[in-house]
Amino acid sequence: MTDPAALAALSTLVDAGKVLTDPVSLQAYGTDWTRHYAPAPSAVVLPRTIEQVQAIVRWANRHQVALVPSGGRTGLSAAAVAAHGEVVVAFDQMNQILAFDAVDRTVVCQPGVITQQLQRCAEEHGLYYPVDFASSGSSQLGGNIGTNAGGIKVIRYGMTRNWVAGLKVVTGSGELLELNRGLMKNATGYDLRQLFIGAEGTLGFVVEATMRLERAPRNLTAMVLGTPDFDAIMPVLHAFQGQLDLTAFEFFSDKGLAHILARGDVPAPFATDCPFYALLEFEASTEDVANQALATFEHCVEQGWVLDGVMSQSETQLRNLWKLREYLSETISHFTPYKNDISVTVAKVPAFLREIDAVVAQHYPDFEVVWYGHIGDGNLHLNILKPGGMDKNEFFARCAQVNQWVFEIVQRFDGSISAEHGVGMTKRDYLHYSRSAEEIACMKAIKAVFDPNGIMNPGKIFAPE
Ligand code: S2G
Ligand code: ZN
Repeated sequence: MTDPAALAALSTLVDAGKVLTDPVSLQAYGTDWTRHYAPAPSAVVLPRTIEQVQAIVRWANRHQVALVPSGGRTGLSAAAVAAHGEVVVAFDQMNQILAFDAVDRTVVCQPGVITQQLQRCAEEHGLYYPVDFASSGSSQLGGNIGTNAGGIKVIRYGMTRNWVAGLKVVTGSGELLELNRGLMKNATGYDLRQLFIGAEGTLGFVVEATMRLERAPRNLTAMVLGTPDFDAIMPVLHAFQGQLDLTAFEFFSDKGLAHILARGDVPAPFATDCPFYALLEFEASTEDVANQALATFEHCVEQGWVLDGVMSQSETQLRNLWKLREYLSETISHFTPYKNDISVTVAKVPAFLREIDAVVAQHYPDFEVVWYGHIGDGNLHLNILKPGGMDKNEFFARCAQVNQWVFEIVQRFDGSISAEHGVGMTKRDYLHYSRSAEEIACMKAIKAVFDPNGIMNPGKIFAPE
């Protein structure tokens, strides 16, 4: 734990009352959405300015104190968990939208801006911030950048990194770097901005971001299609991609749907019970596009790939169809799920799914398995639900035993053991299934450049040396 004299010195660097050590704050700020580790920070500090962040980092270097970044605390790999007496640096005070430029279509944000706040700012200007996911109402932009958040629109708009036009970061040495400054074109050497996006706070803190916006989509329309099995989902994707510019292509299993319908606040999409469901979205910008979608639906039914389906006819119905997918994470969270967030290239999904599903059925016969995810970009969320009476740690240990088989298949398919949730602490012991020893050595060398004293979120991405 950090010694009292050092904490007293820390208090002089920020506004009065912005170093918290009470148990409630330590518990709340020291964790994220994972439940694998007990939060145990020694303090929480809430800077208001970039200069205060720099002073905190220089203080941490002087006192050899580890710093853990904390945004909306919605992370899913324990990247923002402080379990070893670190000092949490929380950006709740740096939550302002600083500027909007109509010509460049950019918004300058502080790291504590809530994702939904940025989405609404874009809408107010008739534009669109196209990175969206279930936790956007509480996640912060700094955390989205730290994990290169993906979500439900990646198939059309890409990940968070595609929308960062400029980044101000405070490195692990306390230096302020202003990266790319909002330029669309800038061929002046290494694009250091991209190193900090997805680095999970292990190189430095995001202290300001210039985010690009997109034109607003027109008449977004969703379809939910019931399929007879896993294998039918990808031909449906290809059939629709051949005719429409999809803005989303998601899937979920019948078990996932059952948990959603059990809530009682979301209507079933249609009467037919199906083993799997695809949710797709597109801009019905003209009547022709909507008719093309219906024609493609008919084609899929004729091919036996689809058993039943529905297309949204209103904004309300569009939102209700999305609830079937977007409510899954929060709905099953009551079952302390063991989560896998794996990805392969889209062409490999059918063979990959077959192998993973066989291994899961073999090793988890008595656990409920809920499949869902962004299958249109090759990203699958495999959630194993904890049986009611089972101890959490025993359950996680049972699930971790299967990781070896699951990740060996991921490795064989050149896939990723973490598609969008990051590595943090929950996946760091499996990093080698997706990154070579040479790559990991390069990443560690880069960390040494930006964080020479190893104070920036140690133990995340890489196990402690
Ligand atoms: C999703 C959210 C977190 C999870 O719903 O797409 O990324 O895996 C997830 O429940
Ligand atoms: Zn996801």
